[in-house]
Amino acid sequence: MQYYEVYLSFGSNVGDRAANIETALKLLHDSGVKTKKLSSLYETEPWGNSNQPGFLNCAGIFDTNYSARKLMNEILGIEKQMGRQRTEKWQPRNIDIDILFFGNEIVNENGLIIPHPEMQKRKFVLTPLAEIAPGFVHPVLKKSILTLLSECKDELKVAQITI
Ligand code: PH2
Ligand code: MG
Ligand code: MG
Repeated sequence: MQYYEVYLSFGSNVGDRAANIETALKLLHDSGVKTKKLSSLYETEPWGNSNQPGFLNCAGIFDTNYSARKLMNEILGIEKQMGRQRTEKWQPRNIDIDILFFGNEIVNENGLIIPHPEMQKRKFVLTPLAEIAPGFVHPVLKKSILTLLSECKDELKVAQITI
């Protein structure tokens, strides 16, 4: 069976944020997506729409035998099962799971763009990712995560949570 290495980003800014991310990880595991590596949790200032509560974010590396489209559908199902309300763009959310990379595949389909087109602009994505995959090379931009992080102009606060 063909396995793909996928890189996911998790975010929550409503309710018990850490518990929401834990639940999402458990539901992914239950659907057969295997966790290989997880970053720490990070307390992050809201990017884009700043008029909303702060986020917890993290990133992970997983193995899956789903296709990119099937994984996207699983993720949408998990977000729905967790009661995510989709209203307008960039509203507070109890859980958001984004596909950052799907191996080295480049996907440009309706509702599914991989690598995530905004990731290089967001420290809340790059900082957790740099903790677990500093040398991974972005298949479109051809730069490592560490390089993307060092070139990123986002100045919003991203603080590793230590326990
Ligand atoms: N997600 C967004 C928009 N802004 N800001 C932070 N800090 N963390 C997020 O996960 C986040 C955001 C859209 O998905
Ligand atoms: Mg998102
Ligand atoms: Mg999303």
